This record gives sequence, structure tokens and C-alpha cells, in this order.
Amino acid sequence: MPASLRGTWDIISNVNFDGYMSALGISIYLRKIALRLKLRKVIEQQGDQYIIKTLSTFRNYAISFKIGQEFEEFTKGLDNGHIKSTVTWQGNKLMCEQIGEKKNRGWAHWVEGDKLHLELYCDGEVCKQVFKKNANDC
Ligand code: ECB
Repeated sequence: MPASLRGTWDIISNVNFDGYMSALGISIYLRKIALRLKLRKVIEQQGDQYIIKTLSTFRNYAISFKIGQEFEEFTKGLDNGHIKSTVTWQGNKLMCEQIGEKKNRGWAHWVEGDKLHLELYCDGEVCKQVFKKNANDC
């Protein structure tokens, strides 16, 4: 069983977020705002059921899913896309495939030591984010 992703995690690095957002068709205006945000992930898990919240001072975003079960995702407040998403474990990585208008879209989460890693994929662009466990979260 891979390391638990559960907890509250605060971003410490964010590489090529702008490239990822550009691939999603986000306007320069929103990208400039988004690039300044200190993103937080709050991940809850009960068995195969997960909730992943992305929190910021500007907007929040949340998904809820069960491992291996396709769900309809509406990326409200992001690129406002309707996609079909499926999350599975591939080794120690929690991988999401997001089928829709955008090619090669998805993400991967994994834990290494006390860090949560995230890669966001869209149309050949890869954004790499790293989060550290929030000090108030045991
Ligand atoms: C929700 C905080 C970011 C708000 C940014 C606002 C405007 C920019 C519009 C789109 C930017 C594209 C993506 C935002 C980046 C992170 C949000 C969630 C990324 C994601 O798919 O996370 C997964 C994996 O943790 C779970 O939804």
C-alpha cells in the first residue's frame, strides 16, 4: 500500500504552472493571478473514496471520486471544462486521466518522504508542484 496522501499540504514549488494553464486556454489575466497564489491541498480518504481540495485566497476547487470509477468532472473556476476522469493507482502514484476536449490531460500525485508531489499534464505541458505537510496537521 503506497504512503497515505491524506492531510493538509502547502505548496513550496511550482514549475511551469504558466505553461500548463496556457495549454488549458486560461487567459493571461487569470494566469497572472493564479501564478501568485499559495496553493494548499487538503486530501481526505476513506478506503477507496477520496476528496481532494485545492484551496487559495482567490478560488477553491474540489473533486470527490472512488478509485477506478469514472466520474464527470466540471472544472468550475479553472478552465470550466466538462471531462470524464478516472483515478487509479499505478505503483506508488495516484494517477488521473481526464478525457475531454484537451489532449493528454491528467495528473499524478505521490508522496516522497514528507513531501506531496503533483504533476499536472495538458497537451504536452507538464507542471510540477511540490507541497510540504502543514505543521498543524499530524
Ligand atoms: C483552485 C485554485 C487555483 C485557482 C486558479 C484560478 C484561475 C486559473 C484557472 C485555471 C488554472 C488551472 C488549474 C489550477 C491549478 C490547480 C487547481 C487544481 C489542479 C488539479 O487538477 O488538482 C487535482 C490534483 O490535486 C485535483 O483536482
